[in-house]
Amino acid sequence: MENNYESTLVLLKPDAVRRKVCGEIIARFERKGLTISAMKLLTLTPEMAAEHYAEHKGKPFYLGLIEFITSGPVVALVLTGPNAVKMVRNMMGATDPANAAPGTIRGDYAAIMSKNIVHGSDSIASAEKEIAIYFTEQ
Ligand code: RTP
Ligand code: MG
Repeated sequence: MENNYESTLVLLKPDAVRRKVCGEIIARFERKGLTISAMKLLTLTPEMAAEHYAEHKGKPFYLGLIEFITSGPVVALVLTGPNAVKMVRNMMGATDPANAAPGTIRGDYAAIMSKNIVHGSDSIASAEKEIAIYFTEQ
């Protein structure tokens, strides 16, 4: 398709669900022009979490990360649009909310690294891998 139409995997992490801010975060993505291609609420199993964060296995923050991401339901979305991977990452802001610019999602909603409210795929290859963890072709 023209304009680099692509899909990316977004998670509204357990802190977003607990704080009841999923609606407003989704509204930002929609207002920007991204299309919701798939969406569901689910609680990750430890196996799904390990697959999702395989690249971080063995790092000092890994166990805490798995514990947090499985600590309650998340909203998983596939967002589609022009340059969606980059667009979502730009809207999310820096990984550490302390460094995330005001106006970004993490800049506006999060305060600490371990509870940074949102996940977005970091490349087209990661997006394809991650979408397959959460959704079937259908
Ligand atoms: P995410 O995968 O969750 O979208 O976040 P990201 O790409 O911005 O950051 P990534 O490097 O993939 O890290 C995944 C999550 O691990 C936690 N983290 N803690 N040094 C640390 O303590 C540290 N580094 C990363 C963060 O919660 C990050 O979202
Ligand atoms: Mg990442």
